[in-house]
Amino acid sequence: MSQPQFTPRVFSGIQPSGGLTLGNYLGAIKRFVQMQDADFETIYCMVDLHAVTVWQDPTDLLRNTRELAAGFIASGISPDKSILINQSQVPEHAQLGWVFSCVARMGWMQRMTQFKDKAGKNAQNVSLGLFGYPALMAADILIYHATHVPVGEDQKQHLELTRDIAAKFNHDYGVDFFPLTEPVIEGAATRVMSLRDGSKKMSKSDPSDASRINMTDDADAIAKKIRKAKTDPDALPSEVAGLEGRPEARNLVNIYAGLNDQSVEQVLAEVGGLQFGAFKPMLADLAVAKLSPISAEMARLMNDPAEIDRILAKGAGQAREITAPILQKTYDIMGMVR
Ligand code: AQP
Repeated sequence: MSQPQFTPRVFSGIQPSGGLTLGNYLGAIKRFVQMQDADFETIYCMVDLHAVTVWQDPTDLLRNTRELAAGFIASGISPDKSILINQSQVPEHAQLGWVFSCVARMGWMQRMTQFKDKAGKNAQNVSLGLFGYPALMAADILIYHATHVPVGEDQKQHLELTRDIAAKFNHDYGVDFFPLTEPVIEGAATRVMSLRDGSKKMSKSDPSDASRINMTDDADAIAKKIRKAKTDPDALPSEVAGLEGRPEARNLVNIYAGLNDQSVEQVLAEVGGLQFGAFKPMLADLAVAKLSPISAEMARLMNDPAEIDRILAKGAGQAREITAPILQKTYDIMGMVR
């Protein structure tokens, strides 16, 4: 739906709950960079308040937040073109998050598959924050009146909930205040799967390091993980239909396409008929060529954590120029005395 009254504005975030993975890079960060260089205001966030829905060691959280910021910058996000922040330095996120906890319905939240996946059989023992996570995520987006959110496929349901929350707030108060934000889920690798199990998402908190490629892995580690990635005994097909029922083969082809900015069709036209013994070294070489410059730049940036902190503090100042008036207006609409 086009909403001409709202400035084209992009918001997205990543949790500093571990190191960045190839899934985060292909599913999210590559798109962040493209949108920064298109006709949008862009705000990108290390969502530390989301990370603590699961306990985080404080020393690790500090390091992971700075490393994530370094990963954004090394991948091409410029602090001069985009606002870069960590969520807890912009208090309006959490303040609007509370308002949206009062708008979202229990039934809506209970349908969220990410909560079910993350809580598993342990639902009574996980934090209340993990359950309420999507209401805070809606606030992260809507506190900027963001019109577009680039995300991986796994976040689609949370984006739908964000739209439901915006629509219910607008309806309940008889206003047209929050936009109905569009998800941007594009490219060949919107859902990168585990290298050990083609039915599971590649995730930074998977206990198996062999299941993922970390953005800080060196060339040897990347090559080894790809060599050991689970596959099947057949050759690669020449047509997309031939990937049906072959999740591991599909995943490696998707990764190749995502890294090389190609479609899956283009990749299969080139590699159809090859055995994995021949394709895996090609994929490893490509991954190393694309990721090594990023990891080298991340390491360089991590030598100066004070500079990263300065960038995030400056970003928080810029962000609050947008978020403070939107929160105040929200409170006005709701009838809060100020
Ligand atoms: N495997 C993936 N494929 C494509 N996109 C992915 N994203 C994450 N994993 C993949 C996208 O990265 C962005 C940030 O995700 P997040 O870190 O906020 O949370 P997440 O989706 O829960 O990622 P992880 O790696 O699985 O984190 P943990 O292990 O801490 O839960 C989102 O746009 C997401 O779609």
